[in-house]
Amino acid sequence: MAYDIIGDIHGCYDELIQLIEKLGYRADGTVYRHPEGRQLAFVGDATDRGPASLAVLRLLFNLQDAGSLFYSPGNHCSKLYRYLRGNGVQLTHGLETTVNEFHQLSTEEQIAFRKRYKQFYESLPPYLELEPNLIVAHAGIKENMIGMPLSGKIWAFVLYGDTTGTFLPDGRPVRRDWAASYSGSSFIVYGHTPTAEPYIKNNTVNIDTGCVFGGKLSAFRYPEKTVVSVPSQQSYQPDRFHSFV
Ligand SMILES: [Mn+2]
Repeated sequence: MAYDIIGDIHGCYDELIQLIEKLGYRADGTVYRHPEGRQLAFVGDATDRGPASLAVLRLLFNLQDAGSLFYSPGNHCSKLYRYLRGNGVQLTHGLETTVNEFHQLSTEEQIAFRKRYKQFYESLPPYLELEPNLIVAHAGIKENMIGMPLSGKIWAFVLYGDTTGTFLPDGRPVRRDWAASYSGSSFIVYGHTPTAEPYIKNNTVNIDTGCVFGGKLSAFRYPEKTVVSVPSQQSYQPDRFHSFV
C-alpha cells in the first residue's frame, strides 16, 4: 500500500483540502479517494489554534465511517478528549479556539459532537503500524517500544515526545531530539514539533512544518519518501519554529 502521511493540521482545513487535492485525491461523497488506491494517514493534532478545527474533525469522522482512517493521536487530541469528558483542563495552547467553535453549535449538535468525538478518540491506537517497517507516531517512538505491551510510558512518549520534565520560560516543555539516537530498522513518521522544513534523521522524518504558525502543511509520501506541501494561509510566527541543528 502507498500512503500520504499528513503532518499537524491544527484546524487549517483549507490548507488540508488543498494538500489532499494536490496529492491527487478527489472528493467522493463525504471522503476523498485516490485513483491509484493510495491512502491518507495523519500524525495527529488535527485541532486547536487554527480557524476550522471542527471541519477537520468532520472529515476525519467521515474517513473513519468509511473504514479508511489512519490517524495517530496527538497531545491536542488527548486534551480535547479530556475536555469533552468533563475533566478540568485548561483552555490554553489553542484548545480555546476549538472549544469556542464547539460552543457555537446548538445544544443538540454539541451532544452529538461530544459522543462522536469520544467514539473517534477511543478507537485510535497510540501509533500506527502501516507496514511492517513503517510506523506513524505523533511525537515519535523509541525502537524498544514498538510492538511492546501498551503502557503509560509509551502513551506519554507518542503523545508528548521525549520530554525532560523541565520547561522553557514561555511554558513549553524542553524536548530531547529522540530521532538523533534512533537506530531502528522501522521508518518512523512523526510531527509535534514545528520545523521550517521536514526534519529527516536516522530513518525518521518529522513532517510538522508548522502550518498553523504560517509555515506549510506537508505530506510524506511512502514508499516514494518524497514530500508534498502547500503554503499556509495563517500569519507567520517565526519564533514558533524549532531547529534541531
Ligand atoms: Mn503535538
